Amino acid sequence: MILASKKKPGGRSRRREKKVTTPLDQAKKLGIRQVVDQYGKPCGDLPEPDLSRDELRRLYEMMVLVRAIDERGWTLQRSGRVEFWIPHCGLEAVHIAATMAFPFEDWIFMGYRHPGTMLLRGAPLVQLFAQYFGRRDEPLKGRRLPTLMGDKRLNIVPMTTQVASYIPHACGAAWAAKIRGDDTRVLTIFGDGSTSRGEFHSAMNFAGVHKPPVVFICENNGWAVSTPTDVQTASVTFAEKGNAYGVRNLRVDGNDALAVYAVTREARELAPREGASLIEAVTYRMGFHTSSDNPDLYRTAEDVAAWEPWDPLNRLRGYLEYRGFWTDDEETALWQRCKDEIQAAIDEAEAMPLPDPESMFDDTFAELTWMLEEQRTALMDDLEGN
Ligand SMILES: Cc1ncc(C[n+]2csc(CCOP(=O)(O)OP(=O)(O)O)c2C)c(N)n1
Repeated sequence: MILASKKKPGGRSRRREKKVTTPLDQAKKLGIRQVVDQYGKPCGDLPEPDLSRDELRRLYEMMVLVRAIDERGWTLQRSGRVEFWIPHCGLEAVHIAATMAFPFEDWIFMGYRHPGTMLLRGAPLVQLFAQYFGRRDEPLKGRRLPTLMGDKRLNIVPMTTQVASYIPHACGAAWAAKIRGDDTRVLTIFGDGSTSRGEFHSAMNFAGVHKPPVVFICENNGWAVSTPTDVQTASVTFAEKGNAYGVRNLRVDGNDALAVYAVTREARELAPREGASLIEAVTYRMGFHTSSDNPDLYRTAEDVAAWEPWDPLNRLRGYLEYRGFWTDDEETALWQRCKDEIQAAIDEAEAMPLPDPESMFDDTFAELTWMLEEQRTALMDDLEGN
């Protein structure tokens, strides 16, 4: 960003360029917890989490796969094969590391930028692409916008389009587990824009009073469509909103997968005793809000470029190399494998049948209302050319 020219006293005016910085450039000052620096070297803030070589490699491989899905999904949308796309480039660390911190038995209420949550829980790649293509035989029967996923077999609640609507649901599911006396805990991830909705505040208030075992992650990616965070809230941080409700809260570097894992794991462990935590993961939406957006209208190329050195993939790769767990050859092979697997999933999913138009009326009411009955008849008549 180029700032307005400054006039030197007694001198000629000259333009001064100020480098755009990110909150991560001053993480310590802003209370943003980190395990590694920009290059993936331990920075001496949070300790390195206790993850094995295989777990660390799995975390990285999943982040690369999810990045490759975004690149391919975008081109599928632009070429008219997928109707809509919600990009997640640059946001891989938050949801993938957080999901890793939650065992399969726990429930997850995820958002629309979190395909890695489905994959880590065991959804096959072809299932994701069947959802993107709106195919009949995916768990949500091809009825949702591409990227709005979920699968109850994986303990992942299908997400709702209404921003923040699922935060109280996550809170209630955790409360139910507490009442039942079982050990289930709940993770939910939502955006910074969601904190302006009443549902966020209801859930926080409930969580402060009743202490359900839920971890709230606010993925602060800098934007809610075109609304920047300083217009979203007058609070200094999103985390501190937890203070008003007596909910434990902290900030973490959302582009540092190890830090996200460490603080999420800790919040999960504390949950049965201390109740909820609100984690603000500070990150950046590198891509468009959705395929219907044009971010050039509200942000500059310099704003985006400032985040590139903090790319979560490069940082975790740097850490793996520092530990001697990764090589250049493995990097090349991984990207090729991801591309091949994605292509195979696309071929298989695209060949699957579409839902019958009539099926849009199924699963709406136990008994169809007379209005829907009428609409279904009209649709069928229309399709049959009557
Ligand atoms: C209740 C409601 N209001 C408005 C919208 C339109 N909308 C879709 S996404 C979005 C922004 C959400 O921002 P944020 O929660 O920060 O998540 P992000 O998209 O940045 O991941 C809005 C306003 C909606 N889906 N639901």
